[in-house]
Amino acid sequence: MTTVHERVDTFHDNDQKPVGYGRMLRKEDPRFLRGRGRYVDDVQLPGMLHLAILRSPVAHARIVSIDTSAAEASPGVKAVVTGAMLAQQNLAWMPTLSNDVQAVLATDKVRFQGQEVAFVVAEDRYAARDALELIDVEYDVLDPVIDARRALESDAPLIRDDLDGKTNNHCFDWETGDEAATEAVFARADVVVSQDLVYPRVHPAPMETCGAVADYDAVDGKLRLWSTTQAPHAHRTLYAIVAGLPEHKIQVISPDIGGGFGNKVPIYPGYVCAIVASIVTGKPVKWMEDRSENLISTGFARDYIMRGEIAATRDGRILGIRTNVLADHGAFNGTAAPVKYPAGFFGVFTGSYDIEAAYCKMTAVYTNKAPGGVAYACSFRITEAVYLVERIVDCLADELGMDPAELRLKNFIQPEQFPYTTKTGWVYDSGNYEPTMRLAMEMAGYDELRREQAEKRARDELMGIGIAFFTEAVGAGPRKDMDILGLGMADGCELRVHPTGKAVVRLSVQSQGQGHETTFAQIVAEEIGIPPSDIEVLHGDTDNTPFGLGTYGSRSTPVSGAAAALVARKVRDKARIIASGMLEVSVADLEWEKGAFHVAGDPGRSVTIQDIALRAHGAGDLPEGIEGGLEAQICYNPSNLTYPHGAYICVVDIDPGTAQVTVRRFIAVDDCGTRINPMIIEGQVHGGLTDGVGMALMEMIAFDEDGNCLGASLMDYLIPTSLEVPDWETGFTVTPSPHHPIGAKGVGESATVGSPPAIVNAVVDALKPFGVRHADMPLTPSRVWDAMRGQARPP
Ligand code: MCN
Ligand code: CUM
Repeated sequence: MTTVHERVDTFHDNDQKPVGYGRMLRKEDPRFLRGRGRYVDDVQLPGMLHLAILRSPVAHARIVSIDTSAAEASPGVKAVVTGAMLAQQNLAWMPTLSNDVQAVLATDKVRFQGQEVAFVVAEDRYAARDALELIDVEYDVLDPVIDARRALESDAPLIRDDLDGKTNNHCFDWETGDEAATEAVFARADVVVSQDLVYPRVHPAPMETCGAVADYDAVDGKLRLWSTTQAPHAHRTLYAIVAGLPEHKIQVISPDIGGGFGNKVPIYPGYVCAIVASIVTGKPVKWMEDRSENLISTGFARDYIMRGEIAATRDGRILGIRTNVLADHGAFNGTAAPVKYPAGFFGVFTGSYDIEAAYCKMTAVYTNKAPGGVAYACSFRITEAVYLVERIVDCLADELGMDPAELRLKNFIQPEQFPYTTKTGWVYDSGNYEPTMRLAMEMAGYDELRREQAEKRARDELMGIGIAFFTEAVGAGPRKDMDILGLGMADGCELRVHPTGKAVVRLSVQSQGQGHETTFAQIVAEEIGIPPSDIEVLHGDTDNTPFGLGTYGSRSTPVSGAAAALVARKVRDKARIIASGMLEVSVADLEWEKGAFHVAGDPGRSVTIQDIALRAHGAGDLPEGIEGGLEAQICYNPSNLTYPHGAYICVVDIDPGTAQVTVRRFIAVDDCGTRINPMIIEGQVHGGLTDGVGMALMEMIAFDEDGNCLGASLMDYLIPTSLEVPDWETGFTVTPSPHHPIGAKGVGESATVGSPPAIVNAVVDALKPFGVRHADMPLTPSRVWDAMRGQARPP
């Protein structure tokens, strides 16, 4: 029934079998497990100075004066720099990746608590931090706007008075779908359900915080920047534009960066400060933020206030979905999304269902909170979209008195409808939803779980079963309609096979823990038969890799993975010609078997890829017109995104005395097309499911009414540990992408996207005896307690 299949020639010990895909231990792990990862904070350069940033203690204030004299006189201090000083060099503001501007150091006003106000460069970290306390800033405190709902009120304080002619806190409007058609299906629907939902502000909180080491060499005029970036080439181009330097005079190196989760996509003021500091002092300068700085000032995620509406027939045919969103972008629009998609890919809120009409209207506003908005494994806001649709489908099931699995099964897009154009214009490349759903139900023992629940309900025990089914759009994207700040979203790849038959592949994407050093070697191995252990993967260094847009939106496999497969095929094509010369037969008479060409009908006459590599570089003639060497380079422009899908089922128990939610079981069936390394996929899924438990039950960056960030440490911003998560039960189906050279779809964010609605649906299901239809995340004991008592608190 299901399309489950997995290659059996998997290998566990990195042996020399010339195969590509399969379970393979990660090549990067020996260094991580031995504590030998090389993170940005491990970079030590001779004479290196340290930079610390003074941040605003208040959310909104005019800067009256800054006195740096005491800090300058503090021992070990080399420089103290303020926004006014940067302004003299025209460096006080920088462009964001969303066509807004953001203050590097505040000149006029501070606009969120934690905003960068000044920096100190000193001989060591301690001297720099101590001197911060000696900087005397006089603030004229202004009323802040903390709640997005307040932002557009006519008497709300104006945050962005730096923008010409700006008179309110409006950031942008965006709409998608067909308003009139949607109105019409709603008008004739038997049932309309509407629900307000808040996806709270959360933070990706990677293991390593953000930081940089800048080293400007005044002699050769070259800037070297080690930085925590998921997109080294895109960052380099932005620095080139801001600094007026050619790209080749800037080398951005992103070593092991200790997790990114979207936190390391934006360009932070700290990076620019480190660069300025190195130019000013003539020395290498390191800036590393601490955990609180990371939580209060760097890219947050979500912060969407949504109204979801769903229209259906009485027998459960979904007709239309409509949503109205208020998006909180903080003080600067510092999110990253393809230019044409200011709300990211939220447009996929129609989910996995074949419906007649859909419409979304969104208003984004500025508030006195940290900038961000696209982070935390969101696939460009698909987290919010999937949460919206999967929650309101459950609300509809509740209204109709229908089983939520049955309702979903009844409305799925059918396999023969692919490629399927959604009512908001997305072309889903492939999908086969029912087998995925059925497999999840089978693994869960769905009917048995429902029976158990009924028995427990009879005993007043609180057990809930939650389902989420998602379709993601990942792999941005076709350059005809996707770019970031004018840079098309294609990716380069270069492959060199050395005379000894070992190879090096250079990528434009950047691993933050996803295992690219392993999986990209596997992709190349599958195509040219050199064992993965003989293929070195290089990334994260702009001087040594081809241009491309980097890793986010789970685009590495869909875009760069395609590039790796195609560049390997290009090398193989050349190898074939060389082989024809070596075997003295025509190219057409050669057959490829992984790792070797042999003469058709005469398998005994063959040459291996290693033999060919030696010939390509060695003595002796090559076929007419063939240059020496065995290497190739390409730039891959995807024709579409890839659309992975998945079915998740969560089982929770709630303690009626404490309202504590326990995730007892979680079944995740993912379909990411062709699977390169199932073990790495499982790792990605486990991580994302853990994120989901965090967001659904624990995590929130909250503020008080003055704009003080209440989640500024990991004591207050709770992230899950092994104690809060169950043993994950994973399964898979395989529906290859028809346009991707190896049929692979992205998977890195799937579980973070799909799990929160499954968990919330489970909690709400458990609370049904209390008449609860919805409760907002995070479902902490106090919120669940309130929901049980029918007093939903304002989020
Ligand atoms: N993979 C595979 N077969 C597939 C699809 C993927 O074997 N069909 C493998 C890939 O080869 C890769 C990994 O799974 O090794 C993830 O691939 P992909 O889905 O292409 O995602 P990216 O590599 O582009 O990673 C980005 C994604 C994002 S956007 C966030 S956010 C996130 C995530 O990855 N951040 C992470 N997972 C993370 N995992 C770790 N450890 N650290 C992060 O910061
Ligand atoms: Cu939206 S987080 Mo990931 O795309 O880097």
